[in-house]
Amino acid sequence: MSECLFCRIISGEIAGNVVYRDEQLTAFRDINPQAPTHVLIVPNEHLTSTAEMGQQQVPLMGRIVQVAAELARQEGLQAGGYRLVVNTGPDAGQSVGHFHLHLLGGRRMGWPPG
Ligand code: DGP
Repeated sequence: MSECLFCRIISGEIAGNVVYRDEQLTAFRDINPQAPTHVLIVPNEHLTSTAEMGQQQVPLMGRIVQVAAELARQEGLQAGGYRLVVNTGPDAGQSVGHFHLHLLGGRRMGWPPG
């Protein structure tokens, strides 16, 4: 049994509101949404953060962004736009140690982020 929360959602051991799944990645709705649309896109294979990334993950990252853009279209976010966020480590507020891309949209957002 995995210790990692997102690995357990990916395997189906813990229920997640999954909106997309393929052999490489899974997307599910954030349990604590910060915008009307808040989806997390994660690699199925455990990867802690961008700090662990190397050449091998380059195609996977492209695929994750492509799926995020497709989900944004499905969620009707094309016209208003959306934000893709990756938090790495404590200063950025990463709270789950499994790489995830946040797709946020459906409201006007401020900049810079807090
Ligand atoms: P971050 O702070 O970047 O590590 O974002 C982690 C996100 O994970 C945070 O927005 C809340 C979300 N989250 C935490 N636990 C769960 C869970 O059990 N299920 C789902 N769907 N999301 C979770």
